[in-house]
Amino acid sequence: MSENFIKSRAAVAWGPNEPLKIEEIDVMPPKKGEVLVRIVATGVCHTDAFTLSGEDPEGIFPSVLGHEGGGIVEQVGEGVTSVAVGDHVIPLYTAECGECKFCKSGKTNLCQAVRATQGKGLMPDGTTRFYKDGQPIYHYMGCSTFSEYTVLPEISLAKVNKEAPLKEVCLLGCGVTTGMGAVLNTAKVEKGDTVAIFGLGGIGLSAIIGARMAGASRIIGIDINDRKFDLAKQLGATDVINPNDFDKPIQEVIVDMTDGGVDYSFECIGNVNVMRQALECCHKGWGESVIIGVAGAGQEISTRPFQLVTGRVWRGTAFGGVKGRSELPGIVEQYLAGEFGLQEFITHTMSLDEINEAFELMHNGESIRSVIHF
Ligand code: NAD
Ligand code: AHE
Ligand code: ZN
Repeated sequence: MSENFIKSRAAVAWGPNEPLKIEEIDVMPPKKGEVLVRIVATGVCHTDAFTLSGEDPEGIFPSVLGHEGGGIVEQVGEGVTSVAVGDHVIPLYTAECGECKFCKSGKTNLCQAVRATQGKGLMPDGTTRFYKDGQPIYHYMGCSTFSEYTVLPEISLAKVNKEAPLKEVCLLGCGVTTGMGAVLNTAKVEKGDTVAIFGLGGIGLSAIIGARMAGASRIIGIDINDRKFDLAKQLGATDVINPNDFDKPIQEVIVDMTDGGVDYSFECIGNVNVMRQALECCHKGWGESVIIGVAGAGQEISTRPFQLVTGRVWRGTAFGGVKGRSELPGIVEQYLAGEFGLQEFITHTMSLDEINEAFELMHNGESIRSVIHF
């Protein structure tokens, strides 16, 4: 291997459902348009667990997972101008090139400039920067934050205020931005609206924050784990309900509670049956349901088309509709200004060596976010 390789401790996913293995890997220096980032902290999102489970059609092994990080620019490749060594950055799984049809449309945050290679676990030139004893290791969601050092395209980095603690704002790399953005950008909830949020993990709780910021009059949190309810109420939920406490479908319960249904609902679980419940608890004529959760390979949603004929709307969102490079730095400023909190999401902190515990805590419903400190 080249002498220029950087040694990096990383949690490698060698195969579906196998515990991550801490390895010393070789990281190639950044090529043209690329940046080497030293990750300071990373959250563990349910999507990491989803891909590790083998349910992700784009899951590739061996790979370095992780996509909710914060780090510091260590080296820049040829031609990189928008970030410099020492800058604090948040890796973006949704890049922003500013030039593609998607970026120019003004209708979506789903920049496609690097999406095809990203989905194959590769850098835009079709190769990887990670090796273990000469064996290629794949990238993940263009981020691979479960490594001390990672390489990203320049267009996949948001430069943020150095005052912001990376051990907290790493959560803006996915979960908190996604939930808040789904409410504020995608649904555009307004003052006085009623909202139902299914699933009170990192995403659902962030959606509660978004609904509170929007001035929603009623914020109904739904989860099958009662332990999520205290924090949900603290963050602004007006009602918290457990579907297992009722002997009728939860959508009927919500329709009864809200004089015909909510104005907006959000599915933050990845369960296609709950996606149906979320649609069907919306008000006839105008209620909108936003799918945030990621469902496994081969799964499909269904409802009676009459639900849509009679005015309900079904839509989805990725990264809360947020354009990472142009909008995420402003969200970091909002955090610094005290407009919302992040510390309450961090139920556990741990070292990279303990990362498998983060997955266990998530599966056992004990954590909101575990943050790995490098
Ligand atoms: P999480 O595991 O922290 O939270 C999920 C919550 O759902 C838990 O509190 C769990 O108890 C609850 N739940 C499970 N089954 C339920 C049911 N049948 N009814 C009600 N509640 C139920 O997960 P998270 O990190 O918050 O992620 C949530 C989902 O959002 C995942 O599918 C993740 O992949 C997805 N996600 C999507 C995006 C996006 O951009 N669209 C971004 C991040 C995460
Ligand atoms: N790879 C999966 C889909 C996974 C997915 O939907 N990812 C979300 C982000 S989840 C973050 O925790 C997303 O942004 N999707 C848009 C995109 O371009 O990937 C599959 O089904 O193939
Ligand atoms: Zn995520």
